Amino acid sequence: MKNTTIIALIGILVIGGALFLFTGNDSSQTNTVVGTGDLQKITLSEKNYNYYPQVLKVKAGQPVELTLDSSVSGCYRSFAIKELGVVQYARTPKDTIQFTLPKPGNYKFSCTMGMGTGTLVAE
Ligand SMILES: [Cu+2]
Repeated sequence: MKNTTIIALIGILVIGGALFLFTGNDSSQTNTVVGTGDLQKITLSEKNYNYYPQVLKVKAGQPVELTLDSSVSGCYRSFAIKELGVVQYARTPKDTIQFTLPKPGNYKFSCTMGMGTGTLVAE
């Protein structure tokens, strides 16, 4: 009796863990904002020849600090938000790109050549 209870508990833990990982992956479709105070820190990667995630949710009127991790290569390291006149080359993952989205809405971002694209959604 005790053994079956333990096995059942382990089963529940394994299934729970799998579900947790699965939903964790789901939520990574959009960005994770890590920040203290008003600064919104976002890390962008490259996947399948495009930026990942492709939708970045941030707050309007508050500064964003973007970094491109080591998966981002070539011209993808040259980041642009044309609407705001933001064009910046982040040579290494330590280089930061800072901007503020002035008001709620959608802002397109891309590499300066327009190959990799995505959307910043300001709320
Ligand atoms: Cu490009």
